[in-house]
Amino acid sequence: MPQAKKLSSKPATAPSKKGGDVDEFLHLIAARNPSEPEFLQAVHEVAQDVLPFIADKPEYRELKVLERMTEPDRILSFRVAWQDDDGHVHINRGYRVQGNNAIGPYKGGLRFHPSVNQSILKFLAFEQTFKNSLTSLPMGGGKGGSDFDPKGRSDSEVMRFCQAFMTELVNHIGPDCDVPAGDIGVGAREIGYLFGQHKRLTRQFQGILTGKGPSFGGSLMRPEATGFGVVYMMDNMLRHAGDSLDGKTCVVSGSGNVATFCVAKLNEFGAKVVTLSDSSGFIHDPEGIDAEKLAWVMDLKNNRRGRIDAYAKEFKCDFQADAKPWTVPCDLAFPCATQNELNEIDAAALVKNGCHAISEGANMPTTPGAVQVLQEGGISLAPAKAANAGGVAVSGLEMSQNSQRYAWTSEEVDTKLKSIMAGIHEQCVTYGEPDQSNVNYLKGANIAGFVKVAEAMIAQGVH
Ligand code: NDP
Ligand code: 2IT
Repeated sequence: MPQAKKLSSKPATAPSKKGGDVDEFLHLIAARNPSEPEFLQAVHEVAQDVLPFIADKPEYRELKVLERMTEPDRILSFRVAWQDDDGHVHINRGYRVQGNNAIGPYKGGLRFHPSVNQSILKFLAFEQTFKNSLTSLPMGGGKGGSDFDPKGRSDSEVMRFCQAFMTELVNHIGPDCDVPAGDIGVGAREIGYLFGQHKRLTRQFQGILTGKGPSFGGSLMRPEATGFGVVYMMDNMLRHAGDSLDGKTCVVSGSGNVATFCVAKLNEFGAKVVTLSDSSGFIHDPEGIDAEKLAWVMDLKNNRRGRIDAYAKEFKCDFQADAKPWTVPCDLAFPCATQNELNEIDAAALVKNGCHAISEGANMPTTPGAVQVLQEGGISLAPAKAANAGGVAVSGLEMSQNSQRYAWTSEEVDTKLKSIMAGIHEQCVTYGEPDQSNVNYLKGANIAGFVKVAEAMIAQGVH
């Protein structure tokens, strides 16, 4: 194991040139975090905007605010042992990365997927800190999960896994300390089992998770919030540029929580969605995935737990195995599956086919090479930390309702969600060098997200 380097204790000096400063910073981070490519990618994306912004702000530089943000407060890792329906014992690894609690309790989802490792959870916790800051609600950043694969597991196996996972996690969370939620592989079923085990272990009915069922403290609109927010972000972007969603052809990837509610809201806005995908391939339905077909997909994914090719058989359209939807001509694209699902070849296809804006539902779905191709191609890109913040925003509203022992109506929550997404758009415009219709949303989101957390860290002293 290579020795981690200490961050220098010398006061930082102003950079001689922008590129050199970013390279030097990233070199240090890379040396301290070997074998963590996703984490380094997320830090790189932020550093290239934040370092030039703080170049003439010695208070941020001397107090090493960005350097401190790149080191999570703590990383918890634990064994999760459980028995399958045949009595066989399985061992998974559980994690919680508590990233930064400068502006509120750690807040962020749990991911159950075989690909989960420390690099992925550190990137997600890092992103979450900036995203949560953008929502304007008092939430710090965290992320957790396990390499457990719920696919093909019975409900009782998933329940036993969740109970084993919570038996350790219970020691590290609390309504004013750390409040997890769902992410890939963690939906209403898993949150219910996790909540039940926490209640049994502590004998307390507390708001320690969000995304709960509405009968036990879950906010109305939390299931819809991420996908709806992704579309509200796009609506704000288009209106800012004097355009609208009406009549637009859209490609969406994924077919889980974020993707399906993204499609639902696009339909309401009068757009036409022609693709969905999962890890086996994508379907292309040129007629559009209307409300009825979407309800069928939701039942397929949430209840029957089937694969997306079943859609092609049911509705007689094309299915392409082991492929992604980015070659399908569209006006707008919504990557809603997973990180790095859109590479530079995909980006070139989108540019060539006339796509003009992207709103990211998944976290960090676009590779750095793809970002460059999209920017050179003139495509507006709303990054995940801004575009998918609606989910955690409504989680924040769920926390507020739990604290008040009260529940708002769907309309009340949706109104607040719309206003939060409009506020995020506004912050991106403020910091994203507005040139009328040409806003750099990546830069805007990175800097706006950074400033609030940085101010709080400075006020709270060095630790
Ligand atoms: P779900 O588990 O509900 O759905 C995930 C979807 O993405 C499935 O269609 C899944 O296909 C596909 N997918 C997952 N991993 C891969 C992979 N490695 N390759 C190809 N396809 C893959 O998760 P969510 O909809 O909740 O999450 C989707 C994205 O949105 C994630 O990046 C998540 O971090 C992000 N997000 C989620 C929020 C939420 O509130 N749920 C909030 C903000 C962001 P398959 O079933 O075949 O694996
Ligand atoms: O990536 C995300 O923002 C989430 N998975 C939602 C986190 C939350 O706490 O609702």
